[in-house]
Amino acid sequence: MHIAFVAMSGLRAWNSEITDAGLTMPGFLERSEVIASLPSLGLLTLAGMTPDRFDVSYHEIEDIRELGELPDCDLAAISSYSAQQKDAYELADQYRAQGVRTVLGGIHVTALPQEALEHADAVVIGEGELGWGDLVDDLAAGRKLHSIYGPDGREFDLADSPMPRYDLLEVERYNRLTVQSQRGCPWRCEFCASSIQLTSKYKVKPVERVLAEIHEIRKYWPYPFIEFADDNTFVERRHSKELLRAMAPERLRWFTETDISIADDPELLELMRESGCAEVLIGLESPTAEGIDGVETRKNWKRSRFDDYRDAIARIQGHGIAVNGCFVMGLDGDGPELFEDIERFVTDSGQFDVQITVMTPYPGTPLYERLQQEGRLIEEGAWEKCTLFDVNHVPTDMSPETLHREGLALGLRLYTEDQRKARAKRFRDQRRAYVRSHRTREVVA
Ligand code: B12
Repeated sequence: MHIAFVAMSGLRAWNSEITDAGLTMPGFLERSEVIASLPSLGLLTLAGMTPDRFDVSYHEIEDIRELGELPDCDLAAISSYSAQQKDAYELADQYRAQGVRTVLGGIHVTALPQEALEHADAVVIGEGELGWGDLVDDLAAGRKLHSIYGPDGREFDLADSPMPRYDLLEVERYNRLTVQSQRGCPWRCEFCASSIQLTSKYKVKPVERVLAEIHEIRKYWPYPFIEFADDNTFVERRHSKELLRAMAPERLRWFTETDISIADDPELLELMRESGCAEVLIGLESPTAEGIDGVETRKNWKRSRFDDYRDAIARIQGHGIAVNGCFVMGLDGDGPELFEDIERFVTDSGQFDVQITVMTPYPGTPLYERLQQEGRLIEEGAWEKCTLFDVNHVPTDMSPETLHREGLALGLRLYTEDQRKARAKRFRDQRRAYVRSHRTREVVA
């Protein structure tokens, strides 16, 4: 039996004004080109735990409208995020019309399994390793598939992670490959549609497993650039430092997503630098204390850190690690002054790069539920607008049109070649200032 793992892939914006404008933003395009080619680690992981008796193949579909023949198989395991979920459904429908069984899984499907079941023979909810394992057992035994496979009270231990099938990739198509070192996040922001939708626990993968995955990648790409597919690396400091020490001899360059607390730990920053960290992406969320207040559903931790944001960025960048600080536009309380506030913050903080996204109500998030109750969703079920660039909610202190128009205009100002160069210079200056001040301190001591 042949299983095709099919990932909906590529980057998306629903409103063509955004796509057209994006093409004129050099800094934005550069990052887009880097990330747009990342593979589906979820599917490679599931392929890795599929018994040898099944033939497996891996495929990516960027645009369903340009799809010629469907990848040949007896069962299609399809993965997508919300923005392309409807395309994934169309793909599943096409397979089923040809008599091929389909399985759907992922974050969106976990939030809306009944919706997905209209297009699939079976859906897998939660962390795929649990449900897929059961489904494959049923396939192997020739049993009829259940409609829904899920954790059923079990918790997946990342120590049991299967080795992702990087060998299924045409490695030359990618400029980075992903490895996952942790799942979950303690901060639980109201809008978060990432791995906290799959697991309520923060958990880390044992260091030796992460290293084994890096070594597997190196079989196909001797000196790879690794992008950790993590939501918040370094929450568990002991694990983090052990991991970084183990990575140091590997001569890697790597990128990850984390939170601002790394700035408090000089030893951690030093280990990050020594192990090849090029850049970290940090959700700063808002350039103002009022904006950030209450973005989390638990502790308001990010608000408590806000006053230190600029210094913290300088400390991280002082270690030669670039910060890509991310802002969410259209949070409750954000008015038309937001756009200039972001611009000012980016200049003042000296952050190397910036990501601006629109607050997006994803299914399964507390945000979606709240906006639905408040009657502030513009179009319910418009998953194609879940791109992080399109506006699909009514902000409290400006119109949706202002959010769309001014957000786009801000992008055009931030991502020019000149701005990108100016940010790179501020980053180099912060690094130099840090090195100089530390040399002085050593001499004085
Ligand atoms: C790498 C990445 C990409 C890559 C690769 C995407 C891909 N095809 O996998 C690229 C660059 C192409 C990409 C594109 C986009 N991305 Co992206 N991306 C990520 C990133 C950084 C890591 C994802 C990852 O590898 N996770 C690790 C794997 C192991 O987890 P997983 O995919 O969830 O898979 C597990 C389960 O969900 C399940 N599973 C998943 N699929 C299936 C399928 C089957 C059949 C089964 C059984 C199980 C199963 O099993 C897996 C193992 O447990 C995350 C942020 C993050 N830090 O996680 C954002 C993230 C996933 N992206 C996001 C977004 C918004 C986008 C874009 C819309 C951006 C845009 N405007 O174009 C597009 C959408 C693409 C699409 N198909 O819809 C959001 C998704 C939110 C949502 N719920 O929809 C995230 C969470 C970022 C965020 N913080 O909001 N992305």
